[in-house]
Amino acid sequence: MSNRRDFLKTSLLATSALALPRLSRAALSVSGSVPGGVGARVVSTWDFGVPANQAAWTVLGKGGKPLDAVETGVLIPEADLHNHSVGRAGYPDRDGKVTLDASIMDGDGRCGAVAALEHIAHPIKVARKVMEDTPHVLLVGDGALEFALQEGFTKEDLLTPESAKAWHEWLKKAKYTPVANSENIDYHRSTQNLGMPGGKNNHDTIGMLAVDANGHLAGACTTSGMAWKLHGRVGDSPIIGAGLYVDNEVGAATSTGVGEEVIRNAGSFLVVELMRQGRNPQEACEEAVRRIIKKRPEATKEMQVGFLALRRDGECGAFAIQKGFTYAVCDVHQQDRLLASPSVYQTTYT
Ligand code: SD4
Repeated sequence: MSNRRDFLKTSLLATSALALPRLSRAALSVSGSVPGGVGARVVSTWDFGVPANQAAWTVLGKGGKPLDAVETGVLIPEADLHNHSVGRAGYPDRDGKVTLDASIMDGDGRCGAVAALEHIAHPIKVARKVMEDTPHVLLVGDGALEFALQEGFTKEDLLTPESAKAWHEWLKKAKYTPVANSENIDYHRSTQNLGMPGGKNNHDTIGMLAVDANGHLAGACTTSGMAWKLHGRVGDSPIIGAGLYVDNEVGAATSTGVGEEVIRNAGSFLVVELMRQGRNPQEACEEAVRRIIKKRPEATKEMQVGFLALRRDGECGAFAIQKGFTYAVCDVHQQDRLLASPSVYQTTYT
């Protein structure tokens, strides 16, 4: 779906999603888990997971495949010009280049990913093509772009005027410091026209997991990675087992935050394996977070990493290093549920 008509369709969905009533952040309840047993369910990271879930639900709610649902869902933030961490309008690296990472995985073990992909607005679609049309799992950089062009995707300039302005602001100090919860801070700054971020808020990702009524799972993860990163830097999102892992026997997990810490600990794979050993989704996320902290206790004091997990019976759970991580849950009962994740530290919320 790389032509103009499809882009317009996705953009319209993104725009209508923004017309949703603004969610009252103060009213969010803190909950690390939601019981399953409700049939199909889709969950995703951050506030912008709500409209993304609703798009996924147009597929999953009708009995569609979880894989199609997660791909459809994450197209929304990829197309959203207010979202500076995913897809089109993602903030660039320190050289002003927008480089995107994405992965997609089915619970039967099929998966595909792209990393450091430039000029293509919907990396998740390219990741799915890698999965379906090649014998490989991961394509990177120029090779990924070449493949996308061969598959009929359109080459575009993804650096929007707003992103270029933010980059020039950042260049004044050129200091790289990941800021916890920038995903929500920056998203609301942009949707509410609160001006430029001045280079502080530098990461964003959507991780989405879906299960159907038969316990078949899929997941997708897509991001522009850490803004102002070194050119060529790849985070956890396109690394199967780090930013995303799905296994129909057990469940699925995805992550957000500082990808280096997640990669060091094979984070999403760890969460799924802990569920396999009997931890519930929240306990599994909590153990993964605590291992990350244990490895680098000082460095992680001001850093954000959040995990979201979905077991094959539909129970979901979340946990984060810092306060402020939110996740969205959508099923037949409610399509716009947003919850605040529990966390180790309580001080970073904005
Ligand atoms: C990365 N994990 O590239 C991504 C960034 C992110 O919320 O998740 N931000 O490291």
